[in-house]
Amino acid sequence: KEYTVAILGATGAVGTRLIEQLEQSTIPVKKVKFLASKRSAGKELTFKGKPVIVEEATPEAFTGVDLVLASAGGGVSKKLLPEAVKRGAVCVDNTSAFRMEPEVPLVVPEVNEKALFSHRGIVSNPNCSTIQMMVALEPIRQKYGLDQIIVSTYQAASGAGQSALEQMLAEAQVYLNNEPMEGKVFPVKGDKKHYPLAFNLLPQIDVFEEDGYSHEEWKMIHETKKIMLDDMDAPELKVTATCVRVPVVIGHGESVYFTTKDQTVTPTDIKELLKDAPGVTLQDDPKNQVYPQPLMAEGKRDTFVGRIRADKENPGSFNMWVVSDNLLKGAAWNTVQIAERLVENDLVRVPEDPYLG
Ligand code: A2P
Ligand code: 11C
Repeated sequence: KEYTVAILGATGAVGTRLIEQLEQSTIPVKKVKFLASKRSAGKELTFKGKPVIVEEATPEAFTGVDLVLASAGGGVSKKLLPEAVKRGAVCVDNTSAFRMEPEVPLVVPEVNEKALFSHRGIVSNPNCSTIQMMVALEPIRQKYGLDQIIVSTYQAASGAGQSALEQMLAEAQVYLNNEPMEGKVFPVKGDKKHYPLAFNLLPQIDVFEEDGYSHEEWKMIHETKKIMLDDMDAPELKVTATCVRVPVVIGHGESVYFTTKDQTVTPTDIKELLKDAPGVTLQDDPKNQVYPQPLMAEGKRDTFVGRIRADKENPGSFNMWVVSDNLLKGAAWNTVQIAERLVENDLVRVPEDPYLG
């Protein structure tokens, strides 16, 4: 069996990686369709060395498509993915549009691949900062149980998209020219105020909720519970987050503090476990200054973990440092990995009671 695969948002920061990851994947591809906004229609991209012309994303563009990989923003997914499902396509959505819907599985294959079996046409890919934390923590949760997670993130500019990334690089150039920097895009394009990101830190990713948490922090809390426990409000796992945008191009870093249910666990136990964990590369040799860094994670599919150490005053509690390429495991690779699992399990079919938003 071969599949017609559409990439929605093919010209974007994640979209271009979706193309690369699909080229390298095990999915038997009959045909690809690259979809984006009207602005990009007619532009030429390539797939496995052959030219593909970008088309405008319209409902009709999904006719004959088996599988959609979407990363063109939440509004576009909300509007177009139900149209794709109606036309018989299974969609893997990298946006936040449907993540919290009970009918939509939210999947990190290393954690909850089984959730794919109940899909009704749309599967959601979690937020980048959530995904890498799940890959690092799930083996620990499986073996020792988890009571609490306290995470602080150091998130790269590319998480905000290609044009935001270019804006940060332009700001850096202005700074180096000794001219005054002017923020235009960060922290959030649509919010009231803007600040430069270059040579700065912004403790705001996405808009603020009523309770003072940013929406990115909200996502890390509730997505974690849905992925690990299938309940976005599960009280038995306490999660809290502080999300910070840093002037890094690619690769999110996370300082993760966690408490296991077993108070006898040692850092050596955690290292032994993560050494062979799926999707994890352990880089933990402080004596030789070996630890994960964004520049070294760029372009890699794995999640890198290091600096594992005990909180000596709280048995069963640990600190660790987690880095991954936010555009790959955080987005394009996790999306293509989900699509591979759908193909392997013969799940590229829309059921009789599809979820249409
Ligand atoms: P385009 O390049 O034509 O604007 P990024 O996350 O890097 O900002 O990329 C966003 C992606 O979503 C791009 O491929 C962009 O296409 C696409 N996109 C933006 N708006 C729309 C829209 N209204 N319909 C379809 N695709 C869109
Ligand atoms: C960022 N985490 O770094 C965001 C980008 O919900 O898929 C991904 C947003 C999402 O800005």
